[in-house]
Amino acid sequence: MDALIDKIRQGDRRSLARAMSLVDQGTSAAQTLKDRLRGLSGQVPWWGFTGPPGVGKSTLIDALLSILRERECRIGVVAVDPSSPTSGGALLGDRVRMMRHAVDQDVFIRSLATHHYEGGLSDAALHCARLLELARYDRVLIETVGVGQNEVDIASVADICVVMLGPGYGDEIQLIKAGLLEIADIVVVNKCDLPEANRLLKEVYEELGHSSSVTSVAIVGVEAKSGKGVDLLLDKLLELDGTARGTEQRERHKRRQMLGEIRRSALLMYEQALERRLTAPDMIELIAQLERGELSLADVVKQLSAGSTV
Ligand SMILES: Nc1nc2c(ncn2[C@@H]2O[C@H](COP(=O)(O)OP(=O)(O)OP(=O)(O)O)[C@@H](O)[C@H]2O)c(=O)[nH]1
Ligand SMILES: [Mg+2]
Repeated sequence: MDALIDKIRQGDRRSLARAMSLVDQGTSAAQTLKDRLRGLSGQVPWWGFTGPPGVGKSTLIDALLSILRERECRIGVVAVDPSSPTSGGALLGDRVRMMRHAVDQDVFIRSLATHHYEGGLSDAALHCARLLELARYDRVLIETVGVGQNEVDIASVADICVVMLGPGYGDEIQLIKAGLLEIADIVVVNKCDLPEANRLLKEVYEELGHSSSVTSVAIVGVEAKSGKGVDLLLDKLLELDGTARGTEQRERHKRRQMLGEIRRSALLMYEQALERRLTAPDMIELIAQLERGELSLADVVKQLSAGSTV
């Protein structure tokens, strides 16, 4: 394990890829590695990019990579593949869109597909990001599709959360009300080359302007495809990174990440204990009593928790 960690620190890409495959396997080696990763300094900022399928997250990350590479920043990317029918194979899409950077030795791109990760996507994304940090990348960029609770979860793994919107996704403001914007530090309206983008930008300004709790959210209009406005977005991101608020936020997020890890692990343990309890011999009698109306459901649950290690 020490040798593997050393090699990752020295920038060995194959070891990094191997460790990324290892962390989600649930073996004792994987557990040891995860425990080691948890002790990292946490100095590397993680930027999350979330938004509906096809809004242009990969295109934007690709454009950011170009500028960041000009500035000799080494960047790690974790792209979470939604595997959704709407996006039609984002895994391939991400690869193609970021292909020119994938051969760059100072860029590392890892795609995660939903069905491959038993421990859950947030867990896989979290550990891949930590590994990129171990490999001394200057920034870690995380792409996730923001439509459901899970994705909001993944976004909360990041230190700075960029929520992307674009014209042509029906009622965008519904996404805002669904809480996606609550997690945003920066809202990006992409595809500003399309005429409907103006209306959307206006709606976002109005929505955020009226909500006092989110006044510090920056709103940036970009054209990810041509790169227009992306430098301004990068300035905002770096500005957030450099402030005390950024440092504070990073610490808060690291704590939240660990809480999430504890929660997932505890839930799994409770669930396993409950399963064992439900197959114990006395369950037959409890069920019979419930059936006869001698016990209520609440009584049964009480008895279950009283007599178990849960
Ligand atoms: N008109 C226009 N199209 C864009 C712009 N940026 C991206 N696109 C297009 O939008 C489509 C989706 O882009 P992606 O970058 O794959 O979007 P994504 O959000 O990563 O998609 P998923 O990973 O599938 O969720 C592509 O066809 C892009 O060329 C833009 O600024 N203007
Ligand atoms: Mg994508």
